[in-house]
Amino acid sequence: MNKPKKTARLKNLLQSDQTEFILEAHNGLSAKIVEEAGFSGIWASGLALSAQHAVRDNNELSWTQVVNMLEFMSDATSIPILLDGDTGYGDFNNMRRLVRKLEQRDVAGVCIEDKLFPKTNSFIQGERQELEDVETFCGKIKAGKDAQSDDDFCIVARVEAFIAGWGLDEAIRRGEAYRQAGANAILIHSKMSQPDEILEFTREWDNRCPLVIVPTKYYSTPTEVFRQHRISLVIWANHLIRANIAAMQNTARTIHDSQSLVDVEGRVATVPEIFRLQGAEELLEAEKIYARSARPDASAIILAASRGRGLDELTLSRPKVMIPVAGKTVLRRQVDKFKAQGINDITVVGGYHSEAIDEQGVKVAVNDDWESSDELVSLSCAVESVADDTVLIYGDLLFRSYILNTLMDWDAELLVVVDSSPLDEAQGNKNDLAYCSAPDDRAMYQQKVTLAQVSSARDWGGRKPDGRWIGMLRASGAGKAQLLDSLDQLRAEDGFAGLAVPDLLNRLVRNGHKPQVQYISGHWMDINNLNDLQRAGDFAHHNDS
Ligand code: SPV
Ligand code: MG
Repeated sequence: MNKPKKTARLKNLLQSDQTEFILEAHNGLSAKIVEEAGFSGIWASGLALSAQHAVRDNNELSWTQVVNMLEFMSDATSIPILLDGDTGYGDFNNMRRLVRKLEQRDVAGVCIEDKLFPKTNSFIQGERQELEDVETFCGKIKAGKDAQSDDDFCIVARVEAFIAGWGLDEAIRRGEAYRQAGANAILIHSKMSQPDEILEFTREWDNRCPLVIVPTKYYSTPTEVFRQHRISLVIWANHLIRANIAAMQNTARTIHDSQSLVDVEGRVATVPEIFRLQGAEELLEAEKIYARSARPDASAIILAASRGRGLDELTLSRPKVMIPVAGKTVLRRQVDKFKAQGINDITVVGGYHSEAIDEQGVKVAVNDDWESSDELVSLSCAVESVADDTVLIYGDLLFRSYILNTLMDWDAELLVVVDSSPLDEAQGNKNDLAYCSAPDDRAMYQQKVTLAQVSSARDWGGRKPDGRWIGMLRASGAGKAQLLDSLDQLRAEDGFAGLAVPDLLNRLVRNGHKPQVQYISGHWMDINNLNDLQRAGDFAHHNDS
């Protein structure tokens, strides 16, 4: 069942036979806090709205600035808002426009007071304040009621007779005229520290229509007294802005004086609490549905457990992934590429000097047996990081961005990247030779080629290799289970500790899950020796790697 409209809910608060309570708010955040505290309505206080902008409660804030803030308050909450509309910001015509604009923003009602524009706060020299002519004020009420398109929108007429130094008769005369003009409720205000004049008014009023009060000055009156006098609505009018001011002053002073955050950390809201109030969680969920660039179900696993022979000096106290190439580590280069693809769950499996693996945005898993084991043991250390869509790469790989972009664009359960450039021209690792269902035929763009075998042998059943597997694969959808099942199979067999990723690829093929091949021609390199490292600098300079 749909919740009743905010307007109907405010009307119910005014007309219920119990005393109801609403609390001041002055922006979206405070409005939300009022709702979370359990209140059934919000007082959008003119004093608080102006104070939060450090301007005076003398209509220095323009009415459109007020309405703009109400839009945030209304969007942030589901309970009705009663706006303190001062004098209606002008004559009957301005009042009509105000009501229409408030309805558009789902504000449930407005309270206007019988003073002159620009008004002054009731607690600043109230007796010097001039009251609006009764007939003119009644015209504003009528114009507002005629302008509303929702029958339940409420107009509360505020009687300032006591504030301006008039007596009970004038207060009653005005209240009655406003009631007859169509006001849904009368707000009777007082600046006394005791509720006497309010209670006198209440008795004389005798429930002609709902009464609203603002006990800021007579705050010590027991709430039970308001109930006994059948007050319909009590407005706690300015207590969140005051709480705000006191907390901010305290915090600012403490931080200034101590030149440290230590004394305030436990006394201020946490940053996650800010995120919660902003609804950050909902956005993360929505991103999963709507945002194309994010890949919430994707992860990357980087194998980087070995020391890397041939780079002795450079890997004395760090693994290969942490060697800088043209000012950035190999790992940083890889991580930046994954992040550019929306892959944010990145795990590096370390072993040799794994404590030196230190880059923003990566998790580190450790293969403690790195010295006596090979790649599949390392991969097993990161099985929790295998997501619905996982890229697995070697930690010493430099490659151009388009290679990963294409890998992520293809729709295949298992995909491997194979470099088809002639072996005798190729540098770097020449072990992982790939034998495929067809050679790279660039005339046949997007030909579907599958992997048959990865081997270090230069001949396989009388065939020449079709290229080299570069140390990059992707498993997604059903490919995830296929990969993990084959890994499990191998783990149960003898000699597992000595197996590498090509053994897993070959097992996948044997199990009937032939990875599709993405052919490339160059544009990558791996780093195995000082020579490679020198070339890597050039490669990084001349490519987007
Ligand atoms: C306000 O909250 O802005 C009010 C109530 O109008 S009072 O400040 O008591 O006038
Ligand atoms: Mg006010």
